[in-house]
Amino acid sequence: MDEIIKELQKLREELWEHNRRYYVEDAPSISDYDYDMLMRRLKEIEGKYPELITPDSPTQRVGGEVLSAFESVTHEVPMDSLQDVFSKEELSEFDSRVKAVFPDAEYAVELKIDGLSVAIEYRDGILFRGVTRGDGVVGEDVTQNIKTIKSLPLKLSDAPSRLIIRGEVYMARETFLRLNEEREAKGESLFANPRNAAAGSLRQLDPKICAERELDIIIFNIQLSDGISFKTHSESLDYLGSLGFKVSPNYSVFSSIDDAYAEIGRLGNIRDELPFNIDGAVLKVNRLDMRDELGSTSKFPKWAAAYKYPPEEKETKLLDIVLQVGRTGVLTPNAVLEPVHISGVTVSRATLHNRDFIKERDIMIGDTVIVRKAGDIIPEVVSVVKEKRPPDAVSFRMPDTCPVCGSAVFSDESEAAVRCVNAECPAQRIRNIIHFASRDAMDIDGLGPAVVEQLVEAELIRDAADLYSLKAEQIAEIDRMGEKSANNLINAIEKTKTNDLARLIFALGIRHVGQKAGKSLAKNFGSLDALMNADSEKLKAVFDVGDAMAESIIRWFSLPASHDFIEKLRQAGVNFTAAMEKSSDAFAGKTFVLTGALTKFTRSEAEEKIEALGGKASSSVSKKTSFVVAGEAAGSKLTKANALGVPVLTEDEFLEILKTAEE
Ligand code: 3BA
Repeated sequence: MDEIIKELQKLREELWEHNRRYYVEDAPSISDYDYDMLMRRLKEIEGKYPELITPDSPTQRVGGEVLSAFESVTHEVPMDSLQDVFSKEELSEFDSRVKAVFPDAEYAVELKIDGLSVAIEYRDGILFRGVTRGDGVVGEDVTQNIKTIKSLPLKLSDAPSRLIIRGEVYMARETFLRLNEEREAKGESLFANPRNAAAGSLRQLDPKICAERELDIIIFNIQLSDGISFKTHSESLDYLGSLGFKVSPNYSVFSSIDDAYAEIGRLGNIRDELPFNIDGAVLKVNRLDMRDELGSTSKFPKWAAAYKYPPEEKETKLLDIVLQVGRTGVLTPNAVLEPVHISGVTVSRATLHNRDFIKERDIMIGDTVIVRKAGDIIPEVVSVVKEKRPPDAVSFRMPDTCPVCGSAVFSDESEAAVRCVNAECPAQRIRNIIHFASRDAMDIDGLGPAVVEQLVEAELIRDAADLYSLKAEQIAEIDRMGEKSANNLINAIEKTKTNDLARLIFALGIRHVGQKAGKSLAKNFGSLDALMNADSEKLKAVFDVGDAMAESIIRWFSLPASHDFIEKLRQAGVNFTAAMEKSSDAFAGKTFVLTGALTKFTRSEAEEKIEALGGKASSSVSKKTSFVVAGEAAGSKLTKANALGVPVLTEDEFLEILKTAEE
């Protein structure tokens, strides 16, 4: 037995070390094959002697059961947030405030990774717990998911008895692109950016799913360390590095703000070359005793600032202007660009909004243009570099016919939009079906744009009502869809037959009728037939329904195609009535304001729950607000609630009272 224990220990130590070399140093010293062999031997022994498995064993990265919810954890050391600065001037002001107290302060400058902050605690060198930032005071226990991050040591040698560190969990851009490709192929919804993908992964209740997402983490702070202290931030980062953590790369220390500013600029210039997205640079007073002296405001430490880079702009060539036909038939001109790298993505398309935009900015095909991309927004053409206009540049003219179906297009005098009004236009049909299936509408899981396009192109469906007569065998025939996904899709479609009327009304895709209008119309009319028969006056009597919406509703219901569509839905057995009965009156007279990012449900789900219990969901905070529910990164509404003395609930507290109310 002693032999076995010795071998186990040796295997684990070798695997920890090779793991560190591979994932932290990015410099492996054995082949994948040899690594696998070591791992296999370890698994073999642990299989035979399960009593010898320890939580820090390299085999224990993905383990444990699927959770039903995350536990709340109060941070022992609060997770501070950062003040933002947006210009050289604001940075100088920050510097003046620091230098007024410490004329000889030095700054550490590091990348601000665009991910999620977490705190990780080690007890006696063993990874004990990982907790999300939450509101900075209370976060969620995501230990199972944190342990799947390969660059994070499960065990530290020579560590203090207690160590809490803070780092940024992120998804590398390459991983993000691959994940989205896979999701697209499966007809799943896409993540908007690596940050959202990382957030979604960290929130998985099943650690196996999180493990597949290949998250990574960079450590940037020591929150607590027993029996060991440091003089400077850079010293503490170096110490973390020596323990085997991946620490803030490219950090450097400066005494003058001008040098620090130059470094911030340099980091901004290399952002494309980094494997992850950054949203700025962080400036921190390096000496820890100075930090203590400077202290914090009620919101952030006075010794640190985040410099946010302005949206990146690049020059490129406008090769062509193509038209895209939207769900409402609007023809949107899109720029086809010579591909450029902006904010870490390759941009080859940008929106030109409408023909007035093109005219006002005098944009011609062949021009050199300035393209901008900020965060999640669609890239846009900002302006033309007139000096670089070639003699053969061509002006753009809106066509008189729809580029997809060829029928005549119309433009309202008052609008910049040009529209194809042919309801049979395939472009519109596809977009309508995509909208019908989308999350806030009927919410058909697994029916994304790619699958809809294939179904329409294969002539399996013409409109969304046809979805309900699809057979699994038919779906299975289309590209990339296996039998299992086909069956899943059929089940997902079937499930939507019992959706509430509010979803159906929104899903119809009537112009001007959004999600909110869908809800008020459902509530006021109670059935689709009642809505269909309502006249303008009755419609306008509904709160929030104006002239344009009423007219649009009447026009839509008067179209013969709409009638056919509705009858097909009725035949299929889709629910046409509103669930009027409230599950209880527990929230009667109570007004809730939801703010910040909720993690357990979408905002509309939360609102549905409040309304089902007789409460009201509002968007602005006043003295009359009963509760503010503050999710992650809640901002001004939370501040206002605190100022007015309105009770604030965390998401978990809100869940608690929901549970009580539903009982
Ligand atoms: N350093 C993020 N906070 C950071 C320890 C302090 C800090 C960060 C940092 C407070 C990064 C605050 C999170 C937050 C508004 C949430 C970093 C990074 N240091 N390198 C000084 O790489 N992302 N984040 N701020 N809401």
